[in-house]
Amino acid sequence: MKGATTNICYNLLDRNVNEKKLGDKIAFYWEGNEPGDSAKITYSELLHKVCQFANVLRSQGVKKGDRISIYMPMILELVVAMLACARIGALHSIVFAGFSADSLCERILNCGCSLLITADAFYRGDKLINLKQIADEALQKCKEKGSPLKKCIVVKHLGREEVAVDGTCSKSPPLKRLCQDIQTPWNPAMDMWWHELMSSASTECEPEWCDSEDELFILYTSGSTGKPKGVLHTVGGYMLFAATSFKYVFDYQPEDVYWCTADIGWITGHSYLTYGPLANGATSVLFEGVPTYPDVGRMWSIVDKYKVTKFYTAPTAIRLLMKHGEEPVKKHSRKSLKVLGSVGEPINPEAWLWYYRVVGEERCPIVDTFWQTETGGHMLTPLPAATPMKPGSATFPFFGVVPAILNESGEELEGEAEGYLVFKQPWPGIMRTLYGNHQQFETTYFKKFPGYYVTGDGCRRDKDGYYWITGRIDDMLNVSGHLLSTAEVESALLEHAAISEAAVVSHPHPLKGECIYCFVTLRDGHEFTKNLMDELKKQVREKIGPIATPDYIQYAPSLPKTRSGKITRRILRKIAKNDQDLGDISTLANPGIIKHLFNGRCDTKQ
Ligand code: 7RM
Repeated sequence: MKGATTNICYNLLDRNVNEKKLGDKIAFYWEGNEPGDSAKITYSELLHKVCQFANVLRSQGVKKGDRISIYMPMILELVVAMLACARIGALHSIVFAGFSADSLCERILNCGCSLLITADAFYRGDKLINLKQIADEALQKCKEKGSPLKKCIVVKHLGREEVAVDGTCSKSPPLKRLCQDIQTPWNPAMDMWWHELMSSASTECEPEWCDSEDELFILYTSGSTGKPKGVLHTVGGYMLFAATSFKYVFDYQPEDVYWCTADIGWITGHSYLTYGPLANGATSVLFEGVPTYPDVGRMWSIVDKYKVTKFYTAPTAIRLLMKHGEEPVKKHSRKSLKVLGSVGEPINPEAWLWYYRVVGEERCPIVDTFWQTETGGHMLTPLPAATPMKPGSATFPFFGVVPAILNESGEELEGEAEGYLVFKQPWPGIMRTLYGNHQQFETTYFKKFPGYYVTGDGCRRDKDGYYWITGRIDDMLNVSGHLLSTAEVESALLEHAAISEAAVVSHPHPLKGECIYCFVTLRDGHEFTKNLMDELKKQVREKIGPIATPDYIQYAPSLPKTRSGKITRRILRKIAKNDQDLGDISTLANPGIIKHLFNGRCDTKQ
């Protein structure tokens, strides 16, 4: 209805509490990194906390349309912070807590955030991450670049009073990674403790009534030019699409306990850990830790602890656990499981079958869901127990989604075919723009094939009409389900004084799906040493984050190029794989370099 108003936070919380009478239902079971550290929150408790924090934000001067940066571990306060933004019509821009200070700074600057919400520190497995320290580094850089960000709200998480007063634990038995006397760097001019602000805030807060096309959030995703793109989603369409796809793709039932292992810092955590499940009044697990800590049975012990019925994870996690065999899985019952989901990258049939046979005991349908940050929700996916499955295929389009496969000249291919995956019609959850750069939005997604949305993925349709994603066809890498561009890794390498040129290609990896293989040429006077290699890896890690750490760095006397000077990554990919079948190399300006590069390949793990 034209002129009607809504609020997504109201629909997720107030409506479920007041109209659906779900106030006492658990919204989230929180499971900490350390076994034994856990909490839960009901719908009405969540509503109260969100209202309190929405009031805090308003009292700090945050208004509708302002951008708020959130850089937090997987804790309940993260959900509270994002929904509080949505309640007052401010846009959240969540930055994955595994990203570096440089990455955080770049994202804060790009959308002009006025306030940052972060936490003191947290553990991922046995690794301590001093988040506030990294945030401070980012804020210092932002300040130097003229950012208007003046305020930072900090959750006391690792240093929580109830578990770590003066280094002793009030929990018994003491939880070994919690009783830490961590020093949180503090800047009194801008830092405020979350709990201090919350203590005096009212639990009632009138939502900001929004138009369905009002902005909801920005989430950055890697772009092939190397600069992250601020994907913008709006209230109405995104809400509808996340809610509906969650309901049908996981066959949601009110008694379900649902667990999506993705981090909220990625789109999967936005749509299928927060917005979709809460819109349906679901009970979910929010897990802070990693699948391998304290041991590789952790996932299944959590499944049993909360009697998880619907489980959603990434192929990289499945391959990782598969490596450790069936025994750690079989030690746990898993009999509560009903539907298993996969997302983030193509799932190889071997991993699919292991997931199906070992984890699900051939009783649970697998939903292999293909979608993107840009699409807001599922695009190609089976419906559990309704769609006959084929291991490795995302099967068919979701309701309202109209895919097509195009050839290089933009012609639609019928029947069995392989080519560019595009969508022919908009759907409710489609991104509305790239924040601050509508022109880039048009050129990236709609220019190559006018009239279609271009995914950037290759796809095959088989004789039965099933869709099979074949992977990215642009200069993107998919490392453990996380998209990175070759350009951003290259520019991080090029910032090192020893490097004159760098070319990065994706390379098959048994666990991560793809990994990062780099070719570098050196400036005069520099030598390619183990030390240099370590420095380069460290540099990329610091510039982008640990997920971007190169697996291989090969010295190249020069790089193969076309006559117009373009680096031919297609050939470098083959060299990395030792695939001698290079096809046509007659367009190269310097074909002689190829045999040197084959001879200098990195065969073993560096
Ligand atoms: C949800 C998410 C998007 C890219 C996408 C694909 C790849 C995601 C699948 C998949 C094959 C899948 N958003 N991808 N899911 N490939 N099968 N089920 O991952 O923006 O971070 O990444 O991920 O290449 O274009 S994302």
